[in-house]
Amino acid sequence: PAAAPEAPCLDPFALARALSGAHLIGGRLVPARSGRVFPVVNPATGEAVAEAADGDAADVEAAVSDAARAQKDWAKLPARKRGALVAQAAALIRTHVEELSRLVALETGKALRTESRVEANNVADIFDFFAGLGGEIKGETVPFGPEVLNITVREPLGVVGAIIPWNIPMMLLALKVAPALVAGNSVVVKSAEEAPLAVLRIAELMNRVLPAGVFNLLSGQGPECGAPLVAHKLVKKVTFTGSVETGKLIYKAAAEKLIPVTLELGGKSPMIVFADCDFEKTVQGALTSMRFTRQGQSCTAASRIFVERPIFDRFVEEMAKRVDAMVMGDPLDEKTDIGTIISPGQFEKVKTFIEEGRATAGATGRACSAMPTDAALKKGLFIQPHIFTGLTKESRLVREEIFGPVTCIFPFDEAEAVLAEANDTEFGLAASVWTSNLKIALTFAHRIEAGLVQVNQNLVVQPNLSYGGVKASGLGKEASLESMLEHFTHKKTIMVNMS
Ligand code: TXE
Repeated sequence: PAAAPEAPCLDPFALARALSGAHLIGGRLVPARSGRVFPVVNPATGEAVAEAADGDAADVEAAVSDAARAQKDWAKLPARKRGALVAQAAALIRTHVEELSRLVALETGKALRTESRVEANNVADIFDFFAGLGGEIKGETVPFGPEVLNITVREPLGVVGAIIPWNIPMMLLALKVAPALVAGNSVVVKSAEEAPLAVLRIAELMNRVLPAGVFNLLSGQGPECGAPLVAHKLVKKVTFTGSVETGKLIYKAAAEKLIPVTLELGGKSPMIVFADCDFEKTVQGALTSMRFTRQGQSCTAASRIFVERPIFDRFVEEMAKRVDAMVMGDPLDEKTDIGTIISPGQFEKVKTFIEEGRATAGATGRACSAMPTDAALKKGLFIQPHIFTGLTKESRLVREEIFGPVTCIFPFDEAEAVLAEANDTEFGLAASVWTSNLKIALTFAHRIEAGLVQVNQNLVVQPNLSYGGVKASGLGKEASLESMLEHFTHKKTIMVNMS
């Protein structure tokens, strides 16, 4: 692989080429042991912009054994010193925010202005938050009697394997790597096939500051590179964000080794809108939560919206009007609001859902926003956002995670019935309630089955607040001090008899 540029590089095409063909193992950019690569494709044009190293078990072996060696000295550093190094790496990331924004926009098709820059701006903040928690990795003294001293200490787990998806790759990397490192673990990340570049740049930047081997990153396919990482005997913990199906495979593989896992999986998040809501704020909340700007590729997207009947028609109209006004186009263009779908596979999946919805008797699927007309984008993976009404709860569009720009809106008349409908899903990631009635808000907050319920707002990312789903949406939490302690350390009990 070519050497990565020292200074920030604002030409994402040049940066993509410079980062081509590399893993980051033992502090260095190295090619796959097999020499194999796979193309990284710009989803807005269908053109290959770089190659990524195609990792397999041999690369996993190299990365994990380096990580295991490096972890021993890393764990001996005082936690606050580890935090200080992570903070130094965060400062370096901060000076590269604009280049990272452009690079992630190029590889994922997420619009630069509305999505990619927002993500890039959060990354250093997440590292900084955990960097400051070094001093909080501590235990307790537990009384027994005057002659016994019971104490607990928090110890790192060893090598952590982290497997990330493509929708917000940099942020999901930060939420896993930052707490793992500060807690004294070393990390091997397997990036998503579709988005290996921006996270590789982050790994390269961080490795300028961190000791070699502490933070390694591999690119490759799930079964060939991700599975051997999970199965490796020196990997003592796996943290994963992705699909329910892959989450189950990882859970089973981890069970074979009896190691802990954290799983952040899909969602089918309800948004419940009462007639007494602040209408303007609520419509805006639905748009932001649906992440049409990211083509709906968000696990917390408000993909089922229930609106109290008196404001139902007005709500649907207003949403459609506002999505119509959004500009779909080249993700790197500052004028663009909505980018592309990530890959041909996801594109087909979303199209199938839309066609199924359109063919459903009694349902209306309103296509909003105009397709881009630029000839250079004719092979781009653009899909018009769709707002469906009239679907029944048996529809696959209502039950399954689409992960595309599709939302289903339903009218409701009665609070108890809508609560039951909101909970009638295998998922339990996020939910929101929009009302000015405190009693309703709190009742729903208590009774909705989800890891996160918000009242009169949509997702605000806060690294100091636990985040994670219940039911099929996952296992364990990310973000927050408590998640760092619970998921990246174990508590050792020491009992000293002084008699
Ligand atoms: O997910 P996968 P995909 C959902 C969303 C989407 C669907 C499929 O509904 O349509 O999942 O997306 C790695 N062992 N979400 O195919 O396969 C893979 O290489 C170890 C929701 O992208 O789960 C990638 O790095 N690893 C989600 C990561 O798992 C394996 C975000 C995710 O890929 C593996 C993304 C294996 N056997 C998709 N197989 C969210 N919660 O936000 C694959 N991988």
